[in-house]
Amino acid sequence: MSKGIDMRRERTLISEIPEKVGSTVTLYGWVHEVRDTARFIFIILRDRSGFAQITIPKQSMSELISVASRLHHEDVIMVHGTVVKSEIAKLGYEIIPNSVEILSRAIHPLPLDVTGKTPADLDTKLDARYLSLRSADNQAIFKIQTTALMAMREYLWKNGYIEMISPRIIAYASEGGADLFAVDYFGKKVFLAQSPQLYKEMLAGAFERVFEIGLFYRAEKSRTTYHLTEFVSVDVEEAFVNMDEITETLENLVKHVIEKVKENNKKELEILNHKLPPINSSFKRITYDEAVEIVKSKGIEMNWGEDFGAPQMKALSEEFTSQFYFIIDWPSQLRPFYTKPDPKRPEICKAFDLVYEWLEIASGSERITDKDLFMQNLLKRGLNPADFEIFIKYLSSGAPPHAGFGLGLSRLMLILTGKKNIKEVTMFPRDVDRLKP
Ligand code: AMO
Repeated sequence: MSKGIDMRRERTLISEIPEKVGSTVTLYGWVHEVRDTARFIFIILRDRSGFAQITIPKQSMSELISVASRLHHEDVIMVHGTVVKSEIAKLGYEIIPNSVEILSRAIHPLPLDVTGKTPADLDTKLDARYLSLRSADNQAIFKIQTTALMAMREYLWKNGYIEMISPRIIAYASEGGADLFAVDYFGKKVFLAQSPQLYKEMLAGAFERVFEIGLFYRAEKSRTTYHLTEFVSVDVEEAFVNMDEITETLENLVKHVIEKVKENNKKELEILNHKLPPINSSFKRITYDEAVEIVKSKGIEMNWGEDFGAPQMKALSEEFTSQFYFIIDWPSQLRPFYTKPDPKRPEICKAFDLVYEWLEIASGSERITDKDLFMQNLLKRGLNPADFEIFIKYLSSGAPPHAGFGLGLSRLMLILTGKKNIKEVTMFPRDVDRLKP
């Protein structure tokens, strides 16, 4: 590789080519395709901004022909050449090079065809993630994810939420005993955090409005298209709001994300051939009781107090095609120990799920701030109050009324991209079977 070149300064991005007709440019990127015809060698060059056609007439200098004829898919090259407008080239422009330099070779056979012309199954794509992430689909997916993350932060920052970072190594369960990964910590058994739950609640008592976007861990054995063992949760907690108000925040947050993706990612949505769901009306709110009735009306069995399984969620989805909706007022027994029961009807609690068709995207609730009620709830669930000593102290140190939610980023990504499996929208997914790469 040429030493001493300021690559970033010298470089023209492929997306800038239309402004450079007649000029000499330096392009860097990957060989996406090579076509050797009787009169020309065509290289399709790919960089992060798109594709360009490099056209090399066969009567060019022998050195150029010799380099071009040795190129393979995914070789990294530097092209120095002139931009020409072209009626014939599919991309509208072509580069007539003076030189092509190979910066890094791709040794064939590669485990995957980045162009997607030779299809591969999901496991092959995930095994060769360093290659599959170069595909047009994946480039589009993760550009959309960046917009989504930016939009969430933008919305929350603008509305006065403080960004928090809570520990991942914790001494006790944050969501109750199930699904915990234990870790050896200098000979002591500790756990990977399942959520920032009790931390965000304590911080609502300091900053009023907080949020965190981070990885959390669940020892979920479920092999589904929407469970991971390591997942990004978008957590929000807010003081002095009730369930209705926090669901409003969640609804506005999701709508803001969709608007921003619509605005910034037209090209990516086109690549994915995906249409975002309409968001011009309010998300419906149905109570758990009403949801059970809908499920039963579709001929699916369900008793009051049971959670919605796959068949029940599918039944609900028939009622809510291409729609987000909230299920509110859940049976207390189905929700975590920190959830506030309805004082008028304590078998019901002020909790909600945000669902898209059949998929739970987020869940949250009003929280218990009464110390005695919190202790009772722990005992009812077989949890040891001694493990929650500091949180209990918080509850008797001026803990404000508060509510919040956790949203699964990759689950939202399924809706933003139209992909069907959560592993497709996660750069390096972890599930029961997958720990690599
Ligand atoms: P919950 O356990 O419902 O609530 O999780 C919140 C959201 O996180 C996502 N999620 C997952 N995504 C992928 N793989 C998983 N294994 C997984 N588990 C959860 C889902 C889910 O809706 N502390 C509460 C939130 C709160 O009350 O503030 C909590 O963690 O999208």
